[in-house]
This record gives sequence, C-alpha cells and structure tokens, in this order.
Amino acid sequence: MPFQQVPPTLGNQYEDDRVLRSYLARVLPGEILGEIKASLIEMGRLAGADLYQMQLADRLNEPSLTQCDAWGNRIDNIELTPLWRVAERIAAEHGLVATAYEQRHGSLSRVHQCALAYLFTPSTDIYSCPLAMTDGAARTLLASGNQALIDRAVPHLITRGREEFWTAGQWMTELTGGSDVGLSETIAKHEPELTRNSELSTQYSELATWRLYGRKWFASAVNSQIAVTLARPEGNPPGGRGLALFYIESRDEHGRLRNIEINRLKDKLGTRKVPTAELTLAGTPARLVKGTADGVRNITPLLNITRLWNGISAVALMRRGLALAFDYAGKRVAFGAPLSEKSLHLDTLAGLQAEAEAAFHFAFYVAELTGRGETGELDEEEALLLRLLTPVMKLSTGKQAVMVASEVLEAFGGAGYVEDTGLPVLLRDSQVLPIWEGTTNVLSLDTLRALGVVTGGNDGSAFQAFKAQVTRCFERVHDPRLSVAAHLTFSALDHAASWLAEAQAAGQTELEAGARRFAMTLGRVMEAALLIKHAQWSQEHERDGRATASARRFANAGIDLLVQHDIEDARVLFHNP
Ligand code: MFK
Repeated sequence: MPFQQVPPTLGNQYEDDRVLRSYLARVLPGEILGEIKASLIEMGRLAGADLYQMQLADRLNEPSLTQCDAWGNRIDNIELTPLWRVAERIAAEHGLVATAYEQRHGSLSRVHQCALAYLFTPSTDIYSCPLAMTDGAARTLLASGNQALIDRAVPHLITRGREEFWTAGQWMTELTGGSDVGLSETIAKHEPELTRNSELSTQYSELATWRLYGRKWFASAVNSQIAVTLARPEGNPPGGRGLALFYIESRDEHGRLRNIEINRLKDKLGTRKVPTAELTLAGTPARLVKGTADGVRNITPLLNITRLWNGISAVALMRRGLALAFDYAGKRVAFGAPLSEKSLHLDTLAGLQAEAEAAFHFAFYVAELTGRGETGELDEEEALLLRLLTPVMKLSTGKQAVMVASEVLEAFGGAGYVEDTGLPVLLRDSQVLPIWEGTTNVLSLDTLRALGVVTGGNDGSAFQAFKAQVTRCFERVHDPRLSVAAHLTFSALDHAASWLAEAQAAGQTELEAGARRFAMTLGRVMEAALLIKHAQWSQEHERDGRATASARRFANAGIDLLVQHDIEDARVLFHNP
C-alpha cells in the first residue's frame, strides 16, 4: 500500500476544549453552567462537524456584486456565499447576539454569549463581523436613549427569530482615513420635508429627516439591513466633534437601496466571505441617533463591543489552529515517530498553546467586565479598568493570533501552505484582527487616552486600577511552581509603571514612540496574571496542571517588552540625513 496521510479532524469543539470548560467551571455558578451547557455542546458539535464540513466545501465561493440587471437598471445586488446564509440562520436561532441582551444570567450572559461566539466563529468564515457590528449597534442605540430608534431597530437586532433578524453595518472608514475618523467628509443635510417623501416607507419616513452625501471606503457586511454611520451636519466644525451619528435603513420595502450605490467589493487578503464595499451615499435618508455633534464619542459603545468581538475572534482562531495542529501531531509520522513524540515539535506547540491560553483568559475577562458594565455592576475603579483593558486586550490578542496562525501553518509543513487543506485561510483571516477596529498603534495611543495621559488628566487612577487587578489575581496563588512566573509578572508591571512616569516627564514624543511597547507589556502582564490565577484554581479544583504548565511557559517567553529605543535612531533611519 502506498503511504496515505491521515488528515486532521475536529471533535465537538466545546467538549474538546479544556481551556474553555475549565474557565467556565471557575467563573460560572454550577446551576448557570448546568443551564447553558446544552447550548455550548450543540454549538461545539456544529462547529466541529456540520459547519466545519460546509466551510471546507464552501472554500472557493465568494460574495458577488451585480450592479445592473439585464435591462441596465441599477440594482447593486449582493449574493452571499452558501455558508454565510446558513451562518445567519444559526446565529439568530442560537442567540449569538440575543444572549447578551436577554440577560437570563445577569452579567454572566455576556460570558455565555462570548463562549457561543468563540465556538461559532472559526467555522463560519468571519460571519462574526456582521454579528459584532449588530451587537455594537444594539448597544449604541440603547446607550443613545433615542427611544424611537430603540423601539424600531433593537428588537430586530437582538431577536432569535430568523425572519425578523436584522444585522447592522458600521460605515465609518472614508478615503481620508480609517483611523483618524474626524477627517470624514460625508455631509448631512437636514430635510424635514423628507417625512412626506414617498420613496420611504411610512414608518421609516417618520424617522429619517436627513440626507447623507459622501463616500464610505470600507463598509463591512454591506448587505446588512441597517447601518450606523458618521456624517457632518452642514455648518458643523471639523474634527470628530463636528460629526454626528446617524442611523440608516439601507433598502426600501422592495429591496431597492435608498440612494446608495455600491461601487465595488474590496479585493482583500482575507475575510473574503465578508462583502466589504465602497459606497456612495447620494442623498441617503438617515436619522440622527443622538444630537447633531460628538459623533465619534457617541459611536464608542459600538467600538468597544466590536473590539471585544475582535478579541474573542482572535482566541477562537488560535484555538482552531491549535486543535488541528495538536490532532495532526498525533497522526503525522516523521523521522521514526509521531510528531507528538518529538520534543522540538512538542516544545513549539506548547509555546503556542501558552500564548493562546493567556490570550483566552484576557479576552474572557474583558467579556466579564463588559457584562457587569451592562448590568450596572461596575464600580468606578472597574469602569476605568474596562475602558483601559478593552484596547489593550484587542491589540494584544490580535498580534498573538497572527503569530499563532503563522506557526500553525508551519506545524503542518508544506500542507499548511496549500489552500485545499483549509489551513491558509486561518492566517489570512487572522491578519485582519490587528488592523480593523483600530490598528495596534491607534489602540496603543488609545491606551494612553484611557490612562488619561493624552488629555493631561492622568491622576493615576486608571493605572492604579490595573495594578490592583493584577495584585488581586495573586491573592490565592501559592504554588511554588508559579513563583518565577509571578516574579516576572510583577517585575514587568513595575517597569511599565516607571517607564510611564519617565516617558511622561520626557514629553509627548517619547511617550508616543514607546506607546506600543508599553501597551503590549500591559497586555502580557494582565494575561500572565489571569492565567496564573486560573492555573492555581485549576490545580486545586480539577487536579489539572496544564494551565500551570502554560503559565510557566508564557511568563518565560517574556512579559516585559519595554526595551529602550532612541527615537532619534528611528528618525535617522527614516530621513537618512
Ligand atoms: C471579528 C469582529 C470584528 C468586528 C468587525 C467589524 C468590521 C468593521 C470594520 C471597520 O469598520 S474597521 C473601522 C473601525 N474604526 C476604528 O476602530 C477607528 C479607529 N480610530 C480610533 O479609535 C480613534 O482613536 C478615534 C476615531 C476614536 C479618534 O477620534 P478623535 O475624534 O480624535 O477622538 P477623541 O476626540 O480623542 O475622542 C472623542 C471622545 O470619545 C473623547 O471623549 P470626550 O468627548 O468625553 O473627551 C474620548 O475620550 C472618547 N473615546 C474615544 N475612544 C473611546 C472613547 N470613549 C470610550 N471608548 C473608546 N474606545
């Protein structure tokens, strides 16, 4: 018989996931875990079986845009891929958004929802993108207090009924920039007489009294029923404060776009199933969400929710890559033994597992805080902590996902580079995670903003909240096998504190130049602290030493990234004087 390689396979993605199950056992009271377990087992089954098989079969399909019908009428129709159509139904029925709003288990409903999203995401080709925006739009509308819009849209965004379910887009990015949103050029004209315009359905016409004119350069999941977007009311000043937040229902009751032209779909490195488009808003009817200014501030609830989803997606994609790589290591024989018995291969996978495991605890800790924020349970210190940790978690886990995905491909040798294994997409889809929802550098600067450093309002309380949480993580840690990891964590924390004080004294240039190293160090400190805390718990409650092994590896791989670089060297390299 010629040699035949056995491919990697997936089991039930909940039952096989030691990290998820152990974490849920720690944070959820037994009766809550008992109530939600069936939903997790079912999602784990779908993710490892039906959806995964569909995903492999769907590999070559991509969304398509048909701009005109046979007779030249502009229709701008988008056809989604088969897997995405199934994903939409499953997402609604399994409450991928709804779970967080039904709040059957109070603040822990956010953890339940994120666990579902974590299982669902790797098998559904970034359908998490429209779900993240839908969740973010619901949270933003609720925060706005705009009762007319809340009544009209939120029930559709948080329903479990597949027929009534709406998804939301987030149209922010323009040619002027995806990061510096305050440069947006879209203009809003107030037209109260729009209410009598027959092009609008009766209900929507009572709401939409503005028209938007401009170009959106990177509008994700453009097939969504609604979108939230930013535009500058005529006469408003420049910058983010002069923008206002608007609500759009993109199609009329006949399915025609409301003065929106889809110019083309983006030809992207990854997330190829997401119909991301360039749009022209040519007098699109819209409704103000909250006030006629401060649009950037008013859309931040959405940004923080999508950044949470980004982190959950990052740990989910890491988990998928490692589930396949661990399975394959037991099946692939080279140099006389399975790879799982080769110390160098084991060592490599263990390092990746440690990164993924630390990232997992960070993302889910932010989910816990987000849930408590939504049920009004956060005190002042925890609110500062959530504001700080959201960008730090997003930027840390995004970078880890790319590194882990790249190594996972390498763990398969040449097979990892071949498309029909279904592996390369893991790397392409991971690569978006540090880019969208705020690049690593933009979020590093946001970290300084969250600390109050940018505005000069740094009274140290946000950093103090961070330190207090790290300290709390160690309250019950006593295993000597974790002591080196603990020492490395506190030493990095001390260095971060002294660096911040020195950089603030040195001035804005020094502060900004080191902001990424600083934010990444905070991220690794928090990841180490949370993982060590869990490791101690898992030993005591599960007699399981695997989290301890991961914590030791993670800490030894390096927590403190605050090496000193001279910004003058960077200037020399750039300007070649
Ligand atoms: C898998 C799931 C992933 C999800 C998929 C979604 C796909 C969608 C793809 C995309 O749309 S990607 C595009 C996303 N774009 C961004 O994330 C924008 C990145 N840029 C930033 O985040 C900038 O920091 C920002 C635009 C916010 C800077 O704008 P400004 O106008 O310079 O903001 P400014 O003046 O500093 O802040 C305005 C107010 O908002 C301030 O409050 P005050 O008015 O009270 O002073 C800030 O403190 C506040 N603020 C800013 N960021 C905040 C925030 N508040 C809370 N949370 C934040 N994150």
